[in-house]
Amino acid sequence: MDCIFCKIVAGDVPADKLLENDHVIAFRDLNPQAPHHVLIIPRRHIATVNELSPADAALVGEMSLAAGQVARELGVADDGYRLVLNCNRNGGQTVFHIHMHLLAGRQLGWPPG
Ligand code: DGP
Repeated sequence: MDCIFCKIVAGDVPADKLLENDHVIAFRDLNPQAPHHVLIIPRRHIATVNELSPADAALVGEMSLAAGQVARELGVADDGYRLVLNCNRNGGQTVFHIHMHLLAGRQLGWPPG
């Protein structure tokens, strides 16, 4: 399968990793939109949020827990941050392996563009 994030999981494409466990990997986004821009992905390939099933509930929880851990380790937990999951065209999804964006380090605007 030609998935860039599966290649990062496999170690075939390098990434600036901040966290790794049995379920998820967190690494810095190649095209950062904030001083800290980290992607949290499951090791297992799931194309979009639409493909999540009830059996994946714990995995989504692992992604959120990993995001919180990364935020604490980056020292941005208290100031705050944003977690984003883009889905399909209108959501702006460009990589079809689900990923949670963690954006931090500046005041973020709302609503998002
Ligand atoms: P999205 O638009 O939600 O699908 O976000 C995909 C993000 O993935 C985008 O911010 C850029 C990032 N990205 C794409 N390819 C790579 C890569 O090879 N390495 C890293 N670190 N990030 C990537």
